[in-house]
Amino acid sequence: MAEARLYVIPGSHPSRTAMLMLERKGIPYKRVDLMPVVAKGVLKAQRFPDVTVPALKIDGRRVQRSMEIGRELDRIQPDPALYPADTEKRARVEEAEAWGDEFQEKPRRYSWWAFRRNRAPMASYAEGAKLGVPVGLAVKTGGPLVAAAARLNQANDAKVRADLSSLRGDLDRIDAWIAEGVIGGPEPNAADYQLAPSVRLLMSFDDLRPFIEGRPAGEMAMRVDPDFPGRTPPVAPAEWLEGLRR
Ligand SMILES: N[C@@H](CCC(=O)N[C@@H](CS)C(=O)NCC(=O)O)C(=O)O
Repeated sequence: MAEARLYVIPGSHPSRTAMLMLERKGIPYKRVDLMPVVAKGVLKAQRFPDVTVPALKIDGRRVQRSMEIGRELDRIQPDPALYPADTEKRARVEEAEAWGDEFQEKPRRYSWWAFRRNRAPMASYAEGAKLGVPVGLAVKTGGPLVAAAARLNQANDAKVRADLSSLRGDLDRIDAWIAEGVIGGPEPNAADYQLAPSVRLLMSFDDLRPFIEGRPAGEMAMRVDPDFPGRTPPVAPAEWLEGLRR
């Protein structure tokens, strides 16, 4: 098999999902780091059909979206399996995975909303990334890019407030899947790999970590994705976090 090539954006949670799944399979790959927004042009030039990361070139194929990548990896190399063989168990994992694919929007919106207010912490998410320009310079000159990303992702006050007010329920749902054994087992499955990076991205915000780290969801995320980079000091108004308090 030719070397796989994975296009990512540093700190992108679904990119992380793809990295974790490739690592679980033991498939060697070259990681190509892209800047947000600018990534679209690169992916088009590489003849990917869509403009999002993760984007994987493997075995002469181009695969995008973390859920498709999980399935393609199981097809190419069935062991260790990312999806259970048992039909009913697989359906539960796929349900949690698909929910997680949508849940991605909340950490994504929160990130762009927070980085619009304070860009400096972005550098911590790009630790070890090779962006082609010094990370400090990219962050310093990145104002227009962050504004564009915030706009594209509708990272506005109203959406973020609504996301925060429903976040406790989201975490309850993840905890319930752990209690039922759908995720959180000794061998992570595709849903673990889908959900853990989203939870880790949320935990990288000092505003949110205290509400997550003591919960089963937080413990699962730390175990499945221990090295998720980045940390952002508090940025949200205290009253926005009220709904997260028990
Ligand atoms: N649900 C998709 C989402 C992919 C996605 O939206 N990725 C973001 C990064 S987290 C992206 O590529 N954004 C375009 C950009 O920032 O240029 C997946 O799991 O692959």
